[in-house]
Amino acid sequence: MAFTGEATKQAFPDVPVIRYEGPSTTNMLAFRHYDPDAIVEGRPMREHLRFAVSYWHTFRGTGSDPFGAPTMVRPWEQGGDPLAAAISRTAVAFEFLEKLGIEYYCFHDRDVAPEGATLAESNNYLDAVAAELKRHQDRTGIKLLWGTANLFSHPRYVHGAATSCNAEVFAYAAAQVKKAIETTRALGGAGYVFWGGREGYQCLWNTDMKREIDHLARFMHMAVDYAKEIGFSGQFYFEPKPREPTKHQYDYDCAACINFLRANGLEQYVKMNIETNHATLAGHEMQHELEYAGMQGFLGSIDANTGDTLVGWDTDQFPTNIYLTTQIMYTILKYGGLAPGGINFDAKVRRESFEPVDLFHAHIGGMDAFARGLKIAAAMRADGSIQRLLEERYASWSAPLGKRIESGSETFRSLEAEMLAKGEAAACRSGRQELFENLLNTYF
Ligand code: XLS
Ligand code: NI
Ligand code: NI
Repeated sequence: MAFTGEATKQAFPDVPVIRYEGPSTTNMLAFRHYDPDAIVEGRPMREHLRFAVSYWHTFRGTGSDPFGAPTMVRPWEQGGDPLAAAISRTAVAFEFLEKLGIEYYCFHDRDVAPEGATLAESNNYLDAVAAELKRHQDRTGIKLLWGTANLFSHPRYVHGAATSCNAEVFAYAAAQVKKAIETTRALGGAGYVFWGGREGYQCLWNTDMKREIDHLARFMHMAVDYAKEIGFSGQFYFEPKPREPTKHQYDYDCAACINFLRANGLEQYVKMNIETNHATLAGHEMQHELEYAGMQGFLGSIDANTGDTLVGWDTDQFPTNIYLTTQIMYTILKYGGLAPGGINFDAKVRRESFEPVDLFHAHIGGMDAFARGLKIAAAMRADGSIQRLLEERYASWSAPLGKRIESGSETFRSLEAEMLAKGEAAACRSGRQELFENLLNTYF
């Protein structure tokens, strides 16, 4: 992608367009592994990875935390009229996307446009900013991966949105999501995400859990119905997260979400948007969540980040661990890729990394880590040793008895007869975990 450089006054004047220079470059503002047009398993890297920038973290993150004030130095944020600031910020965002060669972005309604005094005013603000986003999209070819609505920051959502005890808050949230879907559609968005926000509880004594979960299902059906009505054909996603901000979120993990979707007749409309740090907060590895969703046809999109093993919090750090990105890309390749989903960096620079250039280092590192993970995963698949070992481990299921059980032609009675005759099952073989792990290391 060529930098079209509309802005006469650039937000990142000292940062060039980031290019692939290969593993031996000494330039830290270059890609060592992400080579967008390089072919892996028959497709260019850009099509496998479909990177997206999160508008909220990258363009709205301030660096504040529960103990301290904002730290981010953002020379383009000059205060003044919030709508004017939101409109001029779009040029900063697109300069950033273009310089990184990232082809997608994701937003919440209230990241891109300010909240007004009334719903109507908020809607007007969103329309004004969306027109500008559309103009930048048309100018650059950059696309919207998914949109969503912020149903958790405003005090009206103190008890949740779709699961609020206040029916008028449910109604307000419905109106907000209606508008967010319309805006996503107007921008040609490839998807729309539901993340629970405050859809959960702090205390079961004051919570009617059944009623709240039923309301969440009603809400999602209304969204699906409205999308059909206006011809929004993007993919809906549900993003699991076990806790934070609430003690227990209803979208706990992939298993809970998929159960919710199936129990409520939503399974054909909604897939998973799986976030690494949310998986670990749920006590799972990311690979587990991807595998769980993938094996049932619910793998949609991912929010790429990582947590810190010493902090039990959604720290949303940029992913740099190539074992992690290899696991992720191996599973994604196994299930045929993410499109129309992608890899959204739902990640923020550390509060101590407050200069604009840190935003580039963060994304370059994440993109290179995923590109490297993709290359390693593809090499593992081409070589096939791990797959062969795995198949060997299950060899008895390809033998006559295993086949008959899998095909449903055996019963408790017939199996009892078989084992009474044999007296004991065939001896088990070693699981060879260490061998698998050592083999994995040979690809790095
Ligand atoms: C918060 C979530 C959020 C969603 C979009 O933890 O990750 O950012 O991705 O609402
Ligand atoms: Ni997320
Ligand atoms: Ni998160």
